[in-house]
Amino acid sequence: MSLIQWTHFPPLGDNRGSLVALEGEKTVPFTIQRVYYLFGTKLGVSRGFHAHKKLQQVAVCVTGRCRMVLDDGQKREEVWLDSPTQGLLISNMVWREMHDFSPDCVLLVLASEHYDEADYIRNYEQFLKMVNK
Ligand code: T46
Repeated sequence: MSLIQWTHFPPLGDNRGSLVALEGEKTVPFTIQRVYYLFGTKLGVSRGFHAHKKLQQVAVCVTGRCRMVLDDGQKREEVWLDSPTQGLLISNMVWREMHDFSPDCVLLVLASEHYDEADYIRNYEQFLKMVNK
């Protein structure tokens, strides 16, 4: 199965413009415990380079674009995030890297857990050992 799994957020538009509602346990397949967003990422800077032991997330690029790389230790896939109506599901135990942020990129992330640095695996070799054991 592909690592690239989307959830679609139908735009609720009228003649004034568009609106997207994100709802936990509906279009977002978990209870949302935390919301954060990445913005102002400098040109040429890449982010991520970690996996999470437990955390599940949905990432949606509300403006601009960036390239997401996902890696489960067996395969590595990449995709552009460039739509405010498409959320990328990022499971636990998946390595993620984010590259090529446009200057206007705002990447909104919905998370299933509160912030916990102990949930991060920031060493790729350690990640490979954990997923391939
Ligand atoms: C992820 C990708 C998509 C907090 O204090 N609370 C938070 O909720 C978060 C997310 C981060 N932080 C602190 C930890 C670092 O000192 O903010 C700083 C930057 O975090 P980090 O270097 O982990 O940022 P990214 O962009 O590499 O990764 C983030 C998330 O941490 C991560 O879970 O999946 O975005």
